[in-house]
Formats: sequence, C-alpha cells, structure tokens
Amino acid sequence: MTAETFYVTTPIYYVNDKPHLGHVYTTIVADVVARHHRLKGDDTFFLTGVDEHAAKVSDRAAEQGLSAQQWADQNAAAFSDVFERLEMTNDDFVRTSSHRHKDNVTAYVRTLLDSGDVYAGQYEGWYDAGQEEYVPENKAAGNGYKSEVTGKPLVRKKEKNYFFKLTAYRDELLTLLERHEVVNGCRFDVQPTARRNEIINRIKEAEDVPISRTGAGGWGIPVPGDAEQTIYVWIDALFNYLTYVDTDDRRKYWQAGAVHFIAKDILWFHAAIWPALILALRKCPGFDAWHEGEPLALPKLVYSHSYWVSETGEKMSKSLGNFLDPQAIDNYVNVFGLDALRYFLATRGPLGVSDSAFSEDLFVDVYNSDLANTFGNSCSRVTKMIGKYLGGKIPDLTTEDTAKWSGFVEQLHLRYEASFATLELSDAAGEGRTLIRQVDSHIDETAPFKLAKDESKLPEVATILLTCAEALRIASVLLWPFIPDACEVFWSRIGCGHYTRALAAGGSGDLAQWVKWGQLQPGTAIEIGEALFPRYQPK
Ligand code: ME8
Repeated sequence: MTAETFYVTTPIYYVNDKPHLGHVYTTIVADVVARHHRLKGDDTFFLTGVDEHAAKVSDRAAEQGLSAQQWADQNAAAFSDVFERLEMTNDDFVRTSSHRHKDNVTAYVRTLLDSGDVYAGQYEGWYDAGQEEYVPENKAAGNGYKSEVTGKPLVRKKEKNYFFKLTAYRDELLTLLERHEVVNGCRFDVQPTARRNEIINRIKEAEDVPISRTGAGGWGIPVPGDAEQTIYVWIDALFNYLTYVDTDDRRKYWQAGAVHFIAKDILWFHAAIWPALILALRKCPGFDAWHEGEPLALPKLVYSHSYWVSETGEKMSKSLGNFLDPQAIDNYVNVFGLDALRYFLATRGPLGVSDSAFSEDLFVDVYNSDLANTFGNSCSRVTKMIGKYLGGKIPDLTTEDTAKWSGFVEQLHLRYEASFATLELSDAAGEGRTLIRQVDSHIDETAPFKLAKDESKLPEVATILLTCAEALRIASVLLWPFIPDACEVFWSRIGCGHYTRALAAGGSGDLAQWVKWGQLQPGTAIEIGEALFPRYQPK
C-alpha cells in the first residue's frame, strides 16, 4: 500500500482560562489518529493550538490587570505545557497572535473583499457573548433568548459589519453534504451522520454572516482597509487550519484534505462557514492554482463529537467550573500513568452522538479490566514463562502450523483499519484486546506450565510461547496509538526497539509489515521487567 499524506487538527482553544479535560480529550483523539497514520507510514501533520483574539480573553486580562497579550501568553503556555506533558505529537502549535497567522488572515480577507464575497453592511440581532457567536432569531427564540451552551441571556446588537456572502455558497455546500462524494472536484463530509443531517437543515436557512466587529480595543486582526473594524474572532480562528500550512513545504497537507476534530458546540462554524469560506477562496486568483496547479482543496471531514459530562449529566466546561483542571489530570496520570488516561479517554469518550459521563469508578474499572488484566497481565505471563522454561530467549522456529494464527491476525488487522477509517476508536482498540484474549485462551487451553514439567514436551512449550509472544507483539503494534509508552517498553523487552526508533519524533512506521506473523528473532533475550499496568486496588 502506498503511503498517504494526512492532515488532522483539533479546535484551537480559547486562552481565557486554563486547559481542561474537554480540550485534552479532543487533542488526545487527534493524537491517536495521527499516531495511527504515522504507524502506517503516512506523511502526517497534526495541528493544535490556541485561539487568542476573543473578547473574553481581553476581558479576563483586564480583570487581572494584565494586557490581553500577557494573559494570552500565560494561558497559551499552560496549554502547550499540558500537551507536552501528555506527550502529544502535534507538529506545530497555533497561536493566532503570531505574525504568520495574522499576515495570512489579512491576505485571505483582502482577497475575499476584492472578489466581493466579503462586503460592508449592518448587523442587527442576537449575540451570545460567552460563545462569541451571533445567534439567528429562530434559534434565539427557541432557547428563550438564552445561550444554548452557557444559559446566559443573549445580547441585542446593532452595528456596522462586514458580511460574508454565505448564501452564494449555500447550494454548493448542500450538494456536497447531501452527496458526500466528489462533486466538481470537491468533497466534504460531516460525521456522525446525525450531525450532517442537522447541519444540512440549518444551511438551508442560512443567511450571510457578519465577520467583523467594532470596539475590540486593538485586540484582534483589523479588517484590511478599515481600522475601525476587527475581523470576527471566529473567522480569524477558522483560518488557522490554513495559515499554519500555507508554506511551500506544508501545502501538500492541506491539499490532502484536512480532518477536523471538534465538539458539537462549534459545528456550525466548521461545517457551514468554514467550507463556504474555502469555496469562496478557491475561485480567487492565487487560490485557483494554489498548489502544483490545483485549486485550494476543501477539508475532507469535520468530525463532531459529543461532550464529556459530569456524573450528574452537566457538560464539563470552564464556565460551569466542573471541569477536570490540569492538576486533576496530572493526578490521574501520576496514579495510573499517561497511557491509562489516553486509553480511557479515547475508548470511552463521546465520539459519536452520545455524551459520556466521566467518573473515577469507571476509569478504575476500565484500567483494571482492559489494561492491567489484559495487556499487562498477558505480557508478564508470557515473558515470565519464556524466562522460566526457555532460558529467557525467543525459541528457534518450531513445528507449528502458523496459518491459523496468521489468518486470524490478517482479518483482525482489516477490521482494525476499517474501525480507524470510520473513527471508531473504541472498536479499533477492541481488536487489540481480542488478540490478547486469544493469547490468554491459548495459554489456558494448552497449559504450557503443565507441559513444562515433562522435559520431552519442551519443544511444544516453545511453540506455544512463541505463538503467544508473536501475537502479543502484533497486539502491541495495534495498540501503540492508544498506549504508546507501554508498547514501547514491551518492544524493548522483546527485541523490537527498532519500532520505537522508527516512530520517534514524528517518524513513520510500517504497520503492514509489522503485523505480519513471524517477525520475532529467534535467540533474542527477553526482558521480564515490572508490570506494565499494575492492578489498581481502590482504597
Ligand atoms: O470553541 N467534552 O474554544 P474552546 C468534550 N476557540 N470536548 C470538549 C468539552 C467537553 N465537555 N469542552 C470543550 C472554541 N471541549 C474556539 C474554537 S476552532 C477554529 C475555534 C473541546 O476553548 C471540544 O473540542 O471553547 C470543543 O469543540 C472545544 O474544546 C472548545 O474549546
């Protein structure tokens, strides 16, 4: 299979406050997906970062007696620190106050002013200050003129604005979404399907959207040619996906079709306004032949997940104050390890249309059942028996007919790929667990610990343990995107440290080769080491 070029992003997070579990969640999901692509050998680019030019950032800064930039600097550092501690493999970190972002946004908006897709007008209507979002009359009325997200009253606004001609792209967008296949060289999709349907209905009623505001006090990017007006923070922010890859060596990532992970709160911007802005740009001079003679591509997919909610069912958020903050997240990492946090969030999180309740009890259950009792236990059982019965070395190839196991693994690998393709991360991880359970059953059925009492049966014991070690090696390759640290430790114990070296620092792997049966090297000394996931006893 030839390697693909792959581009994945998270929202850029507001720096009005510190990061919380919701931010960590989407970033971990994107990281798992990015790692999966690197594992396959794809040329992968993963982008995350922060959204600085919000009024709530300058308001919070003023409360603290700081300039907006100082407050943004502090919180941007908090986000990049958390992501670094969580070993996120993002290839860059967006800051919307950076020159490269601001200069590109200015150029894009100028292009749209020139083409007539951005024009001057007057806005009168409702505004959700917490979400920095204009709310259409019917939606505002439907929610009792309160914010759908924060529950705070909406504000009535009347101001001069620049508008984006969303209506000019409505039909094209609807066709793309309804057909979700290539139409006139473009393809764009929204998942899950329920979210796609929701957005199709809303686009049908879409009007032109205001894309500037006044009174930003110099915090933001001025509308080119009108210093009174600041580019609306949402337009500024959406462009990050393009500004950070608008360089000679990165345009290929954009052209490959971005995969944007977001939560359902910001679907409208990503699934309607963003692709429409790209449709508008791609017909303008410079963008009609943007990279290697091809026009600017559309994003491939907006994946809108649901929310982590508290045990009582409320959305976890900064404004509600019920989020897990960096300290609480660190506590989980200190007790259970980073892999456990990644694994829990990626496999039990709100991908799809249902919210997920976060609870410590569930975390402990998942940790013990999926990690301690499954991967951890199986690895230590097998390596210990190799130590005890086979002198601690991978045996020479034995008499076993491996067709059954290699066929089983091939099927499992296909299902794993299919799950990643539809972003069913829990199912993908489940394939790794299925293989481990197969190892456990094999040990229970063949009982190598009993056979080993009879010296003449040692070749049989060697066959069984080699089979188990091979299967665990493959399971660890499949699980690496979820629990990279444990897999890398295991690889070093079974003589596969070259996988770690290949994948280090954004490098690429060779999944197709690594999942082939029969890669362990006979004679390799096995290291037993400590439990990868010690069982947790709740106090
Ligand atoms: O909206 N459960 O930033 P933001 C799951 N700056 N995910 C959650 C969550 C929860 N309870 N709470 C937050 C913004 N998230 C804009 C985005 S993008 C061009 C601009 C995650 O700081 C989820 O990914 O409010 C959600 O979309 C994002 O944080 C919102 O982060």
